[in-house]
Amino acid sequence: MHKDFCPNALARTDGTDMFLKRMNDWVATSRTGLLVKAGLMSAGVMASAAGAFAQETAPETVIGISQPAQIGMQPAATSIAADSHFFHNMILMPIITIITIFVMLLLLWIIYRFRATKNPVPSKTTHHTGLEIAWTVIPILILIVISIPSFKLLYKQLDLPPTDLTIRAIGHQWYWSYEYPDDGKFSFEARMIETKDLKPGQHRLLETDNEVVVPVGKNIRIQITSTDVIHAWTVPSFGIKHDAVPGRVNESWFNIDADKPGIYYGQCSELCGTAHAYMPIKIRAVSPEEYAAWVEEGKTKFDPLDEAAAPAASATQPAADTSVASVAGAAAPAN
Ligand SMILES: [Cu+2]
Repeated sequence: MHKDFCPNALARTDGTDMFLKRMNDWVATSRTGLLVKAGLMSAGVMASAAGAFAQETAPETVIGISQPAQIGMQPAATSIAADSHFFHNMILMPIITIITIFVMLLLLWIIYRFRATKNPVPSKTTHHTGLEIAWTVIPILILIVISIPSFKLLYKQLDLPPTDLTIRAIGHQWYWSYEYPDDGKFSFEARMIETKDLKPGQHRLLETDNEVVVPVGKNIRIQITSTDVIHAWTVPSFGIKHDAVPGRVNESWFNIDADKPGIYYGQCSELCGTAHAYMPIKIRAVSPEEYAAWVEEGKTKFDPLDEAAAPAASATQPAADTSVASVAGAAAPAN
């Protein structure tokens, strides 16, 4: 079943099953449903005990993935994603709904009130100062109201709190590579696993050979850049979508809720060439202890970071323009 599963496709189910299925999916993606799921999962993890990195055998708790027939967004695993959902669900959607209903009622009223049979001689009215001021000022006020939480959210994404560790995501045609300049001081590439090589339970177009392992409950700075064309590092459940631009570093941060260890998927979200669809992002969020064990393992498994090419300037300082070239080992933009 898994092998042809497309996470973004609507499920091809019979009509009778659809309602129940959507209910299930809603439960599966809602906050409460997730908590129940996370509880079950942690119980399962305790039961299976030890060797948390037995990736082949341990059941995967996949949180950040689209569900068949899903309505709405992937479950939020960070406060930024939760705030984004709140902004969308509680501010934008009500405003859009009210405007849409208002315009629809207005249209219906106009169609009835000014119908040709009732108005054989059409009105020649072309201006109404009061009305024109109103339909200019009211939308401006609505936009101002929207802009306040919108800018707050933008600042939250881009104004970094003190971070516990830095990781770097570097886009290439067509895969991502990652650097861990603080912990482990290594780098590795994460390339998509071909459909024919998928193991049972793996997801087509989303699995990578190396996973980005991060601890839950820590402020993680993510620096994003590219070596060739513009890509975008996007993980919906984290509320992160930032362009990877050659010669620039974009940075943001995320802190995965401590009760939500699991697998999260993302994809490049900037059209970057023929294999744009084949550079997924797979993140495994684990406890800090499991993360420390993975870092130890990575020191022998992965390539050491070339410190000369990428000075560890990131631990305490926000990325300055001077570090742009070094982060990706890329040359400064040539003009
Ligand atoms: Cu890309």
